[in-house]
Amino acid sequence: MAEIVGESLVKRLIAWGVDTVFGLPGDGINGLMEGFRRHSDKINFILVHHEEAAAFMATGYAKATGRLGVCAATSGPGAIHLLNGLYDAKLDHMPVLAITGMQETSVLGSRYQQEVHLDRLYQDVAEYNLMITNPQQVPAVVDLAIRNALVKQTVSHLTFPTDIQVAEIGEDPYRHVGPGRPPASMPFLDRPQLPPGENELRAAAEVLNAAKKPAILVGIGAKHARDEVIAVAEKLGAPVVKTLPGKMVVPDDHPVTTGGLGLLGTKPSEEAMEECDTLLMVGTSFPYGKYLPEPGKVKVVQIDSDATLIGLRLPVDAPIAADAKKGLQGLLPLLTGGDGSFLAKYRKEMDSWRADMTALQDESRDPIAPQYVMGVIDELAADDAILTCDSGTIATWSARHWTIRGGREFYLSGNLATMAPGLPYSIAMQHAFPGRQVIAYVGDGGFAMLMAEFLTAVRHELPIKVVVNNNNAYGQILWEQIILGYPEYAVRHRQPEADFSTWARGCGAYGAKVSKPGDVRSAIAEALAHPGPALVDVDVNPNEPPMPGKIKYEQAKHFTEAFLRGQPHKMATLSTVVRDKINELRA
Ligand code: TPP
Repeated sequence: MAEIVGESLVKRLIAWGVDTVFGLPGDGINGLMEGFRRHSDKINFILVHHEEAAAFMATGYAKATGRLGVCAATSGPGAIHLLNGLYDAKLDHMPVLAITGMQETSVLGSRYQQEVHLDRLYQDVAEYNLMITNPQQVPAVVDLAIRNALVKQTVSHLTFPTDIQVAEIGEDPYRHVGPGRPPASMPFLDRPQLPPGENELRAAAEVLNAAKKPAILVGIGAKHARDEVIAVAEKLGAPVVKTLPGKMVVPDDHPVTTGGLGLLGTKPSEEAMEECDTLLMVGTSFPYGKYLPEPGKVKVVQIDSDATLIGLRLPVDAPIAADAKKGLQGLLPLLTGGDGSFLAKYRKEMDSWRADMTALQDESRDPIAPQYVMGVIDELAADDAILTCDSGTIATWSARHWTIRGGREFYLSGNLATMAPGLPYSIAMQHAFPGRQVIAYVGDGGFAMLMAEFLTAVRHELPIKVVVNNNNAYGQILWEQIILGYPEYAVRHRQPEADFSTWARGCGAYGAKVSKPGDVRSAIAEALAHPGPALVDVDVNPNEPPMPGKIKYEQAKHFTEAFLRGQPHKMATLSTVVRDKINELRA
């Protein structure tokens, strides 16, 4: 059988070490699918139910493995569906290659069916973005697309017209006049890691050594530098504040950390940011300026392997354009060490924050408190479990009640903050790490968006565990509306409340519905012990507020205004809020 372009593409992916592609076929990629079929012994095609999920899977795969994520979709609608997942990859700096199909070259421009010009549509999302118009371009452009994605940690896109997909490689439909076929080069898989410059390190150490109240802010870019972050924090006597994607950089039970920052962070983190005189930022472009020190008020040292991100949020006194691990390793011997008093103060504050959080994980609260559900997951999950999550109040509950310890990990959509990646991430991660416990903790809103993928998990025998935090509402927005000072609108679903456990059982998996606090523990324990995919749908209190770590005057004022303007469910909401406060005071 003569080698066709589709096959050449697949062989080149294999040469780069790709062994998994997430996707959904269509008449726009039949030639590519034939390539995947011919090499199905070396490359898994994970068949999904929605292309958006395939892109989330590729992104989640890249996030958890550090390898290239690959997704494939057909022309027109299939490729359009990929976009949200691809933006998740782009905004969180993940290497993902999207492969799509286009109409035959002969009909392009004739308003043919499904004629969506994907190279134009993908212009913003993809750094390397190309429609292949000559079989001679392959495999050289495959190398370029992959190399761009890996080196720049971003999205690449190749779209193949259907006639090109099945053309024999080496075939040249045009009369040659120019340089001929571009060469394919050697695939390399390691991203170059930038070492820090000597002068940059010395300047940074000088700033840090002069600090009286140093703090460290770490993001996901420091994921591989846990030991170094802790060593520098201990030497400087600096509390380590974590962005939400950076949650797993330092274990939550480690005495140097004050946990997360922002609306769903901790009070000690917020106060450490307000009080510090020097800030060391490592691998982060944390966007919420109001939680950062006032520009110009503190000295700033920033380490980032992407130098374009340095100085993005705060004016920087000493930049270090380097890999986080190498930058911190270079700094460590140059640091003289602080007196430790700033860290000691925040260590104490963290003890009382942790006690407050534990008090909220109260089994006796009825309706079920989401903090209790997350607390039970936290208690029962393995020490190397992976937790995936969606945007919503679930992000707050997992930020505060999921404890990173040992080899545990945590993933969500950081910068795009999209709903619905939690389930597809968990599928991709379970596929990548077959022996590990992978748990998706998602809202009923996010789950309903891509719930068909639970069937994907069953079909691929991936034993993910899904816990649906079912408040029958778009809870996060409900609270945002109230905090803005307006009564809630169009954020609660009508009754009846969905029972997602029946869907799980319908798919042939374990499914349990829980409505009473006393049943939460046994259902989650059973699901975790179940050998196959399992889902627990928990009815939680829809009126549970994801309170900011530190309530500001403006927020309290707006909250009151929403009530005065006629907030529905007033009594239920107030009774939960007041009860939380009483519990906090009691603790
Ligand atoms: N649509 C997408 C695709 N992404 C978004 N971030 C939003 C809308 C806005 N949004 C953010 S959180 C949220 C919405 C609508 C509510 C999520 O509801 P659910 O998944 O049920 O979780 P909950 O907040 O109730 O815990």
